[in-house]
Amino acid sequence: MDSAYITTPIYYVNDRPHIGHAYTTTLCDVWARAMRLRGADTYFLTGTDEHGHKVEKSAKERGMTPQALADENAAEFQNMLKVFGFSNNDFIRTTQERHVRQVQAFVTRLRDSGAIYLGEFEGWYDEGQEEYHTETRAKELGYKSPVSGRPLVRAREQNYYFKLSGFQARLEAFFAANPGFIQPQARFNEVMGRMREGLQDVPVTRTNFSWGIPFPGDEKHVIYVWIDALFNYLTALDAGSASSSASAKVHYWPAAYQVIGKEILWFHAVIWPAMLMALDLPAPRRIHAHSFWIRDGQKMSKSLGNFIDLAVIQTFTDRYGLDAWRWYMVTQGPLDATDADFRSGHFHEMYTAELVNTVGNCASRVGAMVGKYFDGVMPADVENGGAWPERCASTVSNWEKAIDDFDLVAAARGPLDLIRGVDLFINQTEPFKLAKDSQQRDRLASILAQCSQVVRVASILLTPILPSKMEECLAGFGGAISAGRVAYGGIATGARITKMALFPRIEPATESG
Ligand code: ME8
Repeated sequence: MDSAYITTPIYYVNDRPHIGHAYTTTLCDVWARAMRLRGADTYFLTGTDEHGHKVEKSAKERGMTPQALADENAAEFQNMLKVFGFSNNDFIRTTQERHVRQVQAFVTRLRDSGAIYLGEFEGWYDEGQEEYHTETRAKELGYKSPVSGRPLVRAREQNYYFKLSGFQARLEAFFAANPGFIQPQARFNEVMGRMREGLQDVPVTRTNFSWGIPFPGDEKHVIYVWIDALFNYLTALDAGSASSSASAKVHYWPAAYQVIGKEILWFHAVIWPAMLMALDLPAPRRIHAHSFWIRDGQKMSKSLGNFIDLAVIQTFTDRYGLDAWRWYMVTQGPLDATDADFRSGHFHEMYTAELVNTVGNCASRVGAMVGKYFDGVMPADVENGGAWPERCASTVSNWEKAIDDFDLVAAARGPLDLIRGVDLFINQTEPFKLAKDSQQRDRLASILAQCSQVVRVASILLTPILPSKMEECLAGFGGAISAGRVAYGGIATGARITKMALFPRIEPATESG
């Protein structure tokens, strides 16, 4: 299996963490855990984006240095990682020396190769996003920022530019050869549409502020925050160090998945691969651009003050547990091309239907029957699993494919369906009736052994999403797991099976929603 490198965007430190950041990081965490479970050499990176005009401005407003603001908010993000128990291997901050040094080395290489030149530029500038738009695009946007809604301003600068226009043909060939590069498909089509408008060179430096990495050789310029930021995916691997071949991490590139929100797709799907081409480095294998969480039908924004921030999230994790929160994020989130509405009533319904009544209930029911009829000892299965080994094998392959495709919803549905299958099997075979007939002892033993084995398989497949609850469940169904292909039959005859209450039934919250 190839090594498996996955990245989140690096988050701006001028904002505090909220559901959006937690969401993307959760998706990557689930994927990384799944790949580790499969035995892949996995590396999961996240971090903070600390330079740029916005940070400089916010810091000034608060009467502090940009570095102090960055330190304060990077700590907030690191705290978020801790609270959520994310399994990231590294946390990169763009103000770290390792990053600054390598970005300067990469930019020097680009300049030496002719991909970066000094030129003059005029265009429509989105001050909030620090992004230029073409005339066509600006018109489409109604000359307003698609993010903040504020008017775009006409701006003109002498700057260093990246020759994006020179990569049009190579990018087109790359997209044609890699139609799965951008997920979901709707986003791929969007990028192809914009590609047809023709590529324009992009400024890679700024002179109107100073909070950034100095442009090597012309230090009145600082490197544009987006160019600086994109390189984090490489600098974290030490891929831009003089002795990069000696780095223990450089083999992780190209990333298997770079997961982002849809608003930053152009940078990741077009500018980033072009920069990599200019550096003779491979493009990431896939970019997955998910949609947005909205709240009760409305966009979340600072002005509406309706952000689901960590304090709000904590009211859910306190009440339902962290795994239930992860479950909701993954199964009901905006993984694909449509936005997802966060409603606490819906959260409650899904928790009750899927975790309490399905996963938890099934594990408890099976454990209880093994307890009652076999003193909590895994009975022998004279039927060799019946139809279950095959059914489990197909669920496992589908799950692996779902992970490969970043279809985390399917990766949750498969094992959930397996659990539903166990419930149905119990309802059909009625072990509680068989238990009354001593002639049926072998049949009863086989049924309950099969149910236990299937609960184990499903629980293993659910560990990436529900790590602590499934660890608890597995402790009662055959013990801890080791990495490798998941297979039916992990519980030895004679092993202890325990009944457990995994997901407590909870009264719906009294607040509206
Ligand atoms: O854009 N729903 O950082 P950022 C789902 N520093 N996800 C959301 C979301 C929402 N409502 N809001 C934000 C930046 N996100 C740059 C990135 S990368 C080289 C530089 C998530 O702090 C989503 O992943 O604004 C989005 O892309 C990211 O947070 C933006 O975080």
